Amino acid sequence: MGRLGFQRVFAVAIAGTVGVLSAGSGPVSGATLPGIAHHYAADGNADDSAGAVDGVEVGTVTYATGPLGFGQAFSFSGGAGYVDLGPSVGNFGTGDFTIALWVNTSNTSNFPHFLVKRPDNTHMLDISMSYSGEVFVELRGESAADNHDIYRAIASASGLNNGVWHHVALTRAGVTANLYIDGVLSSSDSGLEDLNFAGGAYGASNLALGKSLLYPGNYLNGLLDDVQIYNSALSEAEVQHLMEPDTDGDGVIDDDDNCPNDANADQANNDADGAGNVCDPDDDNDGVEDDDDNCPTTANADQADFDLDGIGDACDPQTGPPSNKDQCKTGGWKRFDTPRAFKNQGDCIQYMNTGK
Ligand SMILES: [Ca+2]
Ligand SMILES: [Ca+2]
Ligand SMILES: [Ca+2]
Ligand SMILES: [Ca+2]
Repeated sequence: MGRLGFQRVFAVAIAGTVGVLSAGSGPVSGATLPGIAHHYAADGNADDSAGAVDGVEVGTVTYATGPLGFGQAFSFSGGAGYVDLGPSVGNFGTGDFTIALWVNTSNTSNFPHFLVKRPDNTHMLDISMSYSGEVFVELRGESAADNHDIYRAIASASGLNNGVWHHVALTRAGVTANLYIDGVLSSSDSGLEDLNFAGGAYGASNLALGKSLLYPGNYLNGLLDDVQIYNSALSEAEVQHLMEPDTDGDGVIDDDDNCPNDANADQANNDADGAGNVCDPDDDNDGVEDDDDNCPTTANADQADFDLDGIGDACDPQTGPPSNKDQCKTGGWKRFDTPRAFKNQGDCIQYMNTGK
């Protein structure tokens, strides 16, 4: 399926859940997928807009402009500052997972560390950048079944240390880890066997963004944004979806959204023009703005309202009762159906006189 096709299908599928993600959680600047566990949008804070594990800024953490459409990003400038997500994030056990983030750096002199949970050298989930600029992933966990540690290292096919934004996603599906760079599979490893990311020293250790807690000299001098964590392995198409901005957090990416700045998961658009109802000042495209329109969703440029009840003829479910005798004249009596149909003009005028 083409990328746009995927996004359209996806937008419908999650329409019922996006309110949970966006309500009361502040700006959500990147597209997300159902089942997201943690989301650090870095829009001026380290809050978790998907789960309940807010990050803690340690030392100096500032915010700079993120990728286009993604709001702000964490800015780390030299080892003093990082974001601590505590010990509960990243304990995937032997289950599938996805970690996705944006990174922007050109400085590799400190072996930049993006996302690290590594108490020692026999337990680690470590996403970093090598001195030569490739993304470097190290995986080593408990292995309960056969009691031997498995160490796997995966490197991206090319360097990313060019001072522009790159999207990095690591997925684990059973024995296979996939590393996606800018939405395209870069490297893969099918030797994960029963690698267990939980328990023991690993489970008790904190996950950090921007710095290794084991090797304090390994830190990021650059920008990190929109860290998303799932307890499932996303597909390549889904990883590409995460790269799309969704400014209003309604689950419809900006490119497909008929109101990109106003949450409207249903995309309702009465007049089928380019603007959804929530951001369209004239929902029936008749030239009369909704606030002034006596039929806001039925085009009636003339605003005719025969029975003078404030509801235009074009959308008034009933006609009547009459409010003055003049309405009975020149055949007007024939138009009323409320409170009843009139027999003739006199009958209508009698109603006005007697209320019967
Ligand atoms: Ca949107
Ligand atoms: Ca519209
Ligand atoms: Ca209108
Ligand atoms: Ca009316």
